[in-house]
Amino acid sequence: MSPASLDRPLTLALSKGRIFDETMPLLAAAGIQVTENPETSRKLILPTSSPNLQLIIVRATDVPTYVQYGAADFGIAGKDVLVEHAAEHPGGLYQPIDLNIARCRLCVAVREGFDYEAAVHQGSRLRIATKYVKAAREHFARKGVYVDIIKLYGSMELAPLVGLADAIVDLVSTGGTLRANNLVAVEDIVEISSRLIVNQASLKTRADALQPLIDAFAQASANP
Ligand code: PRT
Ligand code: MG
Repeated sequence: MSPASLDRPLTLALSKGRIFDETMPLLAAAGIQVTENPETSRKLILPTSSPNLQLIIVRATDVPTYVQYGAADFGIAGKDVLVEHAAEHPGGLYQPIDLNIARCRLCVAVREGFDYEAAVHQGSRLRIATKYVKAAREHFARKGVYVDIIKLYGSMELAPLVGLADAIVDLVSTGGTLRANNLVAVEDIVEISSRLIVNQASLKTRADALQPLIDAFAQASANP
């Protein structure tokens, strides 16, 4: 799948924001610096201090796609993104390490005062708004609760406030966004962190260049 060529640099796919920011110390531990800042630069391909490594900046949800098709040799993506990607594109991505960065948890949240336990026990259908359709569907299937899933692409917190849904499934880190919108987390579904993902063909054909970086990431994330 990977158009492996010996002279092109390895390509690492990252999203800007928290994943980029938390990846910089891991690259630094491997002796690699990035001088351009994706928040201010409009460049989507960023060089690094290593001639053997370049970064591409893509949307968080697109990282697995670039890696799966070999347009990037490796990438960093949240477990939330990887679960949803795998639902549509099974196989194809090697996940050697949990980098323990961009940590948060996937939760069910409702409006303050909404009696979630009663709503769940009644056996009536719940309306759930979320970007995480697969994770939400599996969570409620495990509980034996019937749900109608409404797919949203952002600002999930709004949905229970305006009557679009009874509950949301969303990521929570500090809890500040829920509090600001009078929502409360009523269930934790899973702990989330970001993983290194590697294109399987690159792993075979470019192991000489890739493996030292994978090892450096593993070491830096185990000893932050
Ligand atoms: O923001 P954009 O639409 O461009 O894309 P994205 O949301 O997919 O990317 P980004 O960079 O925001 O998130 C990338 C990855 O960071 C996610 O896939 C998660 O694995 C991880 N991560 C860690 C988070 C959070 N913490 C987080 N708090 N992703 C999103 N959030 C959001 C959450 O959805 C909610 O809206 O932040 C809000 C809650 O934060 P608190 O601190 O108020 O609880
Ligand atoms: Mg975001």
